[in-house]
Amino acid sequence: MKRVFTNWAGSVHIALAIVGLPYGVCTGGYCKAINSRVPSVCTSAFVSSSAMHIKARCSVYPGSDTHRFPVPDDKVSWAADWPEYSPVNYTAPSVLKKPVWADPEIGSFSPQFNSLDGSVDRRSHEGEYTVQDDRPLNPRGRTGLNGRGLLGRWGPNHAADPIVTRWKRDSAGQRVSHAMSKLPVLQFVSIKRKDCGEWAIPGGMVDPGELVSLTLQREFSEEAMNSLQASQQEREKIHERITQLFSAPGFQVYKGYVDDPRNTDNSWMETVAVNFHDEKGDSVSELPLEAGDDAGQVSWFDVDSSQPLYASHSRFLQTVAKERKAHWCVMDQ
Ligand code: RP5
Repeated sequence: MKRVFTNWAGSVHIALAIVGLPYGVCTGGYCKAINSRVPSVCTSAFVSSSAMHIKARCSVYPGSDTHRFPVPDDKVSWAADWPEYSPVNYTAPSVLKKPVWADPEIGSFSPQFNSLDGSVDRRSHEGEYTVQDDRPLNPRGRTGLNGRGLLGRWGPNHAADPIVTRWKRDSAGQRVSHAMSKLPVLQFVSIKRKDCGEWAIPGGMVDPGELVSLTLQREFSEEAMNSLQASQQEREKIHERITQLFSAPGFQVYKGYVDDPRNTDNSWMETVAVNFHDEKGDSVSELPLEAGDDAGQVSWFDVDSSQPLYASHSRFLQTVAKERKAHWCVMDQ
């Protein structure tokens, strides 16, 4: 996690329940998930990865006082005719300052959309996206805001999310099962994002030309192990353990669009989420967690539908729980 240093948490937020939808929508400075509203969102039914974006329509854009043009569900799709649509234009000052990780404004450069543009990958995991009036269009539809907001790239902004798990164990080392679902409980490494105060998977942006496998490992080391601040000796130890865990073929949990509150009509987050599981609890589980880089706190959390998480992260964990036949929801029996 890098690049966005604005604190969004100051803004007022109201979580609205949307019947039948898996995630919360928000009207404030940042988007809180409402999947703590058990049992309304406690469902064992798998949530489609192409679900309509909700957090990407949160009313106040993160880190700003800018209000999105409200987009009702039936007008999200670009295919829905809506001549009155008048999205607000907003690109954060931090992006307009032209940091290395951000594109210039359209008109002052010629991005090769839907291609590998030099070392910048402008291809989407979702397939080819439309480019209209020289601007890429969000493949999931309208967000009520155009420009780039807090995101650096026009089009897809690629991230990687390492989901590091272990089994929850009691003091005798036995696996703990959930009292209601009777299924074994998984735990995952979660960080508290400094920008919005929400708990999240310790993911981050893929640097231009970087292999996703490297991003997964690097972000985990920086955010959950504070490797950037560690001494040379500690860094080597962290590197050795993490390389060991991450060298096993992880389970690819998700690849595609992320319902991130920073998304706009022209810039959006995509990720590759991979699960690395410490089955015996003797690998990374033994290392002390230490929050680093843009993480305020770090902790092992139980994998459970009641834990609200940033962006689409709860959905990723639901997939992990299903794959590992672990507890997710009190209604799973
Ligand atoms: C989310 O933003 C991704 O799933 C990933 O966790 C994160 C990457 O952005 P930064 O943490 O680098 O801000 O959409």
